[in-house]
Formats: sequence, structure tokens, C-alpha cells
Amino acid sequence: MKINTLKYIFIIAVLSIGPLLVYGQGNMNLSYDAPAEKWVEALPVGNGSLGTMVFGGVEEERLQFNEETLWAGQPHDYSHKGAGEHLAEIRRLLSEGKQREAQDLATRAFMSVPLKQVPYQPFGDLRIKFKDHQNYTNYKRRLDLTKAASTVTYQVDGVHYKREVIASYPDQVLAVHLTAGKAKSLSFAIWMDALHEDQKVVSTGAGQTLKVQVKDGALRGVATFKIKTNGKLSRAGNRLEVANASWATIYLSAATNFIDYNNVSGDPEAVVARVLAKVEGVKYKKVRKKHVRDYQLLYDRFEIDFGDNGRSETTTDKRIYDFWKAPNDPQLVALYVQYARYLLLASSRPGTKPATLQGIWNDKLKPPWFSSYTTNINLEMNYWPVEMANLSECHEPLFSLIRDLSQTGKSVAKEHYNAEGWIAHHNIDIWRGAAPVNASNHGIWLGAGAWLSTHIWEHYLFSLDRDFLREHYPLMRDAAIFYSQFLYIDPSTGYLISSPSNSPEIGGLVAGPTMDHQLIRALFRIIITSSKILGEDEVLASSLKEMLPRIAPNKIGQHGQLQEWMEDKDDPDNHHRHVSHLWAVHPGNEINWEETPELMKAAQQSLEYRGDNGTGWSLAWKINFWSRFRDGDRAYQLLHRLLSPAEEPERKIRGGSYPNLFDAHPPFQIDGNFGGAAGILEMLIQSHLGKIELLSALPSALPQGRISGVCARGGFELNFTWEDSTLTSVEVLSKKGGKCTLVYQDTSIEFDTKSGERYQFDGMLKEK
Ligand code: FUC
Repeated sequence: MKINTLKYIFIIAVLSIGPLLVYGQGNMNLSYDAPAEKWVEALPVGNGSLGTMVFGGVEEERLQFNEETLWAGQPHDYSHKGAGEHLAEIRRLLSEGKQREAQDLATRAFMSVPLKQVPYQPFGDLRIKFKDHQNYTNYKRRLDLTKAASTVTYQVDGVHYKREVIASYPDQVLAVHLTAGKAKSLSFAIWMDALHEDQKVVSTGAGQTLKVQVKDGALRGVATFKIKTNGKLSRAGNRLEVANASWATIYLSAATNFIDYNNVSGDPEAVVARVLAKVEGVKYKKVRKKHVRDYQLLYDRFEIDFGDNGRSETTTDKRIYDFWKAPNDPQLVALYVQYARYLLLASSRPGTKPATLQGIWNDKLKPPWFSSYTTNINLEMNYWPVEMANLSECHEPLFSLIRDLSQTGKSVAKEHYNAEGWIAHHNIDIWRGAAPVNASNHGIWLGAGAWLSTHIWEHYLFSLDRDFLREHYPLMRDAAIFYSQFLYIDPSTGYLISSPSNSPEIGGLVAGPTMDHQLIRALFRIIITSSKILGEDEVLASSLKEMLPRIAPNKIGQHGQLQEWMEDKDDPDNHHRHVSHLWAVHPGNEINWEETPELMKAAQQSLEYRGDNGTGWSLAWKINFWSRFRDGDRAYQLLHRLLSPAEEPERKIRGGSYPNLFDAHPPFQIDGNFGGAAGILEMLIQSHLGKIELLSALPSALPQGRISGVCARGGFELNFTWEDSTLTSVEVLSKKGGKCTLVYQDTSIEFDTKSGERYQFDGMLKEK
């Protein structure tokens, strides 16, 4: 058959079955046909600690960069000495229904000192101004998720210009590489500036150094860039100039004097000099190669493919708009998952700090919510996809934060609750402040120690790494010891309850919010199981076992809802963004269709009452909930909202996506990116009940697909495919051996596995 005839048959096929979904991941790029005007149009790159937003301007490029340790403030213990003397009185007031008095007393005597924590800071801007670049054509700006590289290309007077920005983890630098298609046609001025009042820029030979001092704080930052070029380099005032080049490479390094939450004796000049000395003589090509290799070792472990109906060639901002109008761009859904993986790799690598509310990207001295770590949903949500999406290592920064909190949270446990162990409240900054902040009506929330601890356990469940469990068990144990001493006998019901606390961020200070009890039970069960695995702490484990049934249970209320509080007082018309009492449905598993169907029904009813609106992270959580309720189409409706344009005036909904696919709370908050990706994976695979369930919440909008390298609890990695909404094949890699149970619809099989072996099945779960 001639090629032309083949082409003809292909076109007929496309026309007769509608938009053709073609296997293949499609292009994993974010792409645009104009420079970014706003920050939420710029593209993020990062190596875990050092990051930049690339605006991609033609006449002037702006790289707004951050280094994750530049924060306001200084080492500080936020605990309130003697707060614990008022604990009994606050509890008494709450048990007598005197909420206002309890909150007033807590405001006076129980809150952190000072009342507020401190913000993450921007570092500076690298600016590049090009000569005679007013009139340009063929502009393209993109972020290639497969290589972690942002590129800008365009033409001026027939000359092709290209600019690429990467953030290398192995070399710890930002690198900008500029080329022109014709000799001697690249000329630009380059310099740095910053928002900080106290700053200084010094040009030195082929580079420049920016020094910033944070206002009222102990941290100072040093950023240096160095240029290599085949053009002429000169100095003009505060700028460097490159003339008549065909290429130039800029390496930028930034550091602060932060060592840890208790130590600011670092030497940023020395760090920056050391980093730059290592790359100075090295060609961009080599730095890039090392960066891509390092990145792909992690990125390439996982693929997701829902087919591509051709829309992946459209610019990303347009795709988000189109998705709002008609959500039939399955490749965008896959791109959203890979973008979350990209963002994790860019903001959370072993040895770095965890991703904040904004990852590592912040351009404001006073960022929203301080761009810090909010633990009543946001910080944990950042890490929901990490295990399933095969980026287990990227979980490590969270464990290191927990290690810090197990120290700073000790004095809070002692001073505020007269208890041993450690506790943290709803917000944490770089100084690892663990005391209750901001206001007594929502700052006193007691779930953080338990929720964070479950991440250690989840990492173990996915990896079955006993050494990891042994090493991190004491952190979870000390959190559990805190709760075992903190729980209080409710005078009216006799149950053990968490008091004072708050159901995030609704209803003020209360005795016994449902969420806390779910969290504490989850932690106690984890300790009971881990102590068995490790052969440790039998006495503690048996005392926690004895406490478990005494903790106030989940209850169904008058509206058929899962009660958010001890009292049956939920308001079915309350559409608050938080739905914390459903924690036991997701990410917890205490409430599920098999063991507790009545509670599951009540939880679903509560979610119905809350409705489908919400801020970005709230939409993302709801995707996960509906997936656990096994309603894929409803989950997809929430995804539709999350993937719609946040700034579209006609939309009355708050949460959504910005043109750069950053999640909009609004404003920008990265949690929704991660939570949304986790929700998409929950549609496809769930393993929270001791077995692996496939496609149990598959939306009809994703009728075909292929996923590989997705991880499940029990140390398994899976590849599977489906067509016409029906499973067609499954491959299981067992990493640690042991029993594996696979479930698809009404079929289930259980088989023994050997470590390192692969097992293949067809769509009926029959062994191949
Ligand atoms: C919690 C949420 C807000 C916001 C903030 C950072 O307090 O209730 O919506 O996400 O964290």
C-alpha cells in the first residue's frame, strides 16, 4: 500500500471514531507562545533548594530566584512557659460549654511567644537585557518535564535565539545557557537586584555577587553568578555587558548562613565559592548532561498515559481554558500528574527542606500565610503522591522536619501540656516553631504529631524497609507517648478525648474534634504494629491497645452525616473548605466500604453537604475522597474544577489552575498540585486496605490508559493497561517478596511473590 493511501485510511478512521486517542505519553511539556507577564505565568525550575521562576521575556529576561533557607527570624523556642498551668481550666471551661471564655483564656496564657511565626523570603532577581530585541517572531517558551529544562526560542532579524535554564541537583547551580544562530549576534547586559532593604551588589571580573540581609533576622544570603562567553565581556556600572557573542553560559549559586533551626553559623561566601569553583571550567553541555542523567534516574521510573487526542500540541494556558469548557483532554490529566512529580523533584530532594506552601518559589517579602508549613492539611498533602508516584526519596525532607520537631516539640509538650514526647500545632516555620500560633480559635489543633508520624509509617508500608522503620520508630513512639498522656477523660461521656483542640479551621476551640481521634487511633495502631515488627516497647504497645477502644468513636448524626464533633451539631449548609473529619476515609483508612459501610455512607453524606466548591487543596482532597468512595465520575468533576482557569472572571469558583499550571488556592499554593495528582492516582490504584485494587474509581472520561512504575503498599510496583474502561493487563514487580492480593471489580487473586520477581496477568487477572 502506498503511503498516501495509508494516510487516507488513517484520516477516515479518525473521522469515523471521533477524536482519536493515541497511546504514547504525548509531549510532556508546558508550552506558551508569549513571555510571562505575571509571576503565575512564569515557569518554575528547581533542584530542591535553589529555584527560579523563568519569565522568558525577549527584551528583558527575569529569573526570580529563591534559596530555601532564606527566612525571617532567628533560632527561637516559641513555647509559652507556664502555659500548662492553664490547661485544666481551659478544659473545664470547654466541658461547661464556655467556648468564648476558654478561647479568651487561651489567648492570654496559652499561645506561642511571640504569637506569629516568620515568613520565607525571596532572594533576588537575575536580569538580562538584550540589545535590539524589540521585534521578534516565532516565539516559544516551554518547560520540558522529561529533562527539567525551561527553554525560550525566538527569531530577531532572521537570527534564531535560544535560552535554556536548568537547576542542577548534582552541581547545586542554576545554569542559563544562551545561544544565537549567527556569530556575534548575541549582546546583553546582566545584573542582579533584590527586594531586601539591606542589599549590596558587587561586580567582580566575570561575575557579580548579591548580598542580602533579612530585616530583623539572623539570616543573610549570598548569591554569585559567573559568565563564560565567546563574546566581549565588560563592566558598565552595576551591570556586566556581553557583546558580539554567539553563546554565553551563566552559573548562579546562592546560600545563606542557616545550618539548622538552632544554628546560623554558616559561611555562605565559602559555600558559593566552592560550588562555583567546581563548575567554572566545565562546559554547559556537560553540566546539563549530568543534570538530565540525575533527574531522569528518578523521573523515568514512572509513566502515565491516558492517550492523546492531539491537544498536547496546544499551549498550556489555552488547554486549561479549554478543559474548563469541555474536560476532554486526557493528556492534560497525565501531564498534571507528571508536573506534580516534576515539582516534587524540584522542591524536595534528600538533604533539602520540605516543600513549603509554595514549594521553594516565592517572590514576596510578605508571602501569603508566610509560605510556611501548615500541618492541618497542606504540608501533608504535598507528600501524598510521593510514594505512589515512585519518588520515595523525595519524602526524606519531611522526615527530617519531623526529626527537628521531635526536639522543638518537646518543650511545647512539657510547657503547654505537662506531657512527655513531642507535639506540634497547625503551623511550622524554619525555626521549627511547634507551639500554637495566630489565634486560639484555630491555632490550638493537636493533630500534627500524629498526622506527620503516619508519613513515616506510609513510607515503611510502601518500601517495607525495616532499617528505615527502626531508625524512625522513636519519632512516632514519642508522638504517641505525648497523646497517651494528653488524652483526657470527657466528664460527660467518659471517653478519652483530645481537648482543647479544633476541627481545622471550623467551629473554634472545642473538646474532642473527630479528626483528632481518628489521627490518634491511627498512630496508636501504627505503634502497636511497629512494636511487633521491631520487637520493641511491648509495655507501651499494650497500654495503647487498652486505650484504643476508650477513645471517642466516629459517630453518625441527625442528618445522616459523620459527626465532626462530639456533639451532633454539624450544619448541612456549611460549605467550608476543610472536611477534616473525613480524614479516616483519606488519607486514613479506618472508615471504608468493607469494614464500616455505615460510617462510609455517613462520610459520603458529609461530603455531599460540603459541596463541590473549594479552594485548590480542598478540591484536591475531594478528588481523593470521591476516589475512596469509588465514584470516579464524581472525582473527575472535582478534577475538572481543579484544572480550570483560576483567573477566569466568569468562573465563580475559587480554586483552579494558573497559566503555569500552579494550583490556585487562590493565591498560589502548591498543595493542590500534589493532592490533585495523588487523587488521579487514587482513581487508578488503591492499596490502603491490605490489597491492591485496580481501577476502582476509573472515571468514564479516561476509558483507556497505561501506567507503569506506580507503587503500592507491600513493596509492589505495577504496570497495567485498560481499554474501553476495562482492565487489559497487569504486571506486578515484587520488591520485597510476600503475599500479594490483586482485586479488579469482582475478581480477586492472592499469590506468593519472591523478591525481585515479576508476575503477569491478563485483564481477568489470569496468570499469563
Ligand atoms: C490552612 C487553610 C487555608 C490555607 C492555609 C495556608 O489554614 O485553611 O485555606 O490553605 O492553610
